Amino acid sequence: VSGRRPVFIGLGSNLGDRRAELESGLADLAGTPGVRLVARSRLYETEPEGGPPQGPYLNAVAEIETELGPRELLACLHAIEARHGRRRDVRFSPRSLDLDLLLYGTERVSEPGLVVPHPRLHERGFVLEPLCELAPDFPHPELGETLAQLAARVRDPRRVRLLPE
Ligand code: PH2
Ligand code: MG
Ligand code: MG
Repeated sequence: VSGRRPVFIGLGSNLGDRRAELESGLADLAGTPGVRLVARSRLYETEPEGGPPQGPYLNAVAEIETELGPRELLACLHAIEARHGRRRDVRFSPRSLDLDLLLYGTERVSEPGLVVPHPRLHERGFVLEPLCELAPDFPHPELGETLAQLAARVRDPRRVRLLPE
């Protein structure tokens, strides 16, 4: 896999065996042709943001290198979600496995169904804390601030906690 730009994928689960969903989601990502898993964060237990009342999430972030363009990569993420029994009918409802394209290097994409950087990235501790483990100094392509600066602004240890090993 060529290409040096860091691409970051957010993983979330709040249905079923959450840890197993995330671990096998990571394995599926690593096994996707044209994708190389570079690094992964630890797991975080996080309070649900938005949507109907629902159970807590486990969240993590993966860094990959890929030959796939953003659109092709998104299709692969959806295919992995589908294999994990993900339903896409109700927005923000509980999900066995959610894979979000957070950052595609410094690229900016805005198309129906695909906005990168992820439009809510900068306000979500459950994304920023794991992202910060991997790339604290990476500047947000639109806001200019680093991921560490953005994370510091929303940090709340009651809502985002490192999961004990
Ligand atoms: N994902 C959502 C909505 N709310 N809350 C947490 N804590 N973690 C998530 O991954 C999450 C969420 C929509 O994808
Ligand atoms: Mg999501
Ligand atoms: Mg999603």
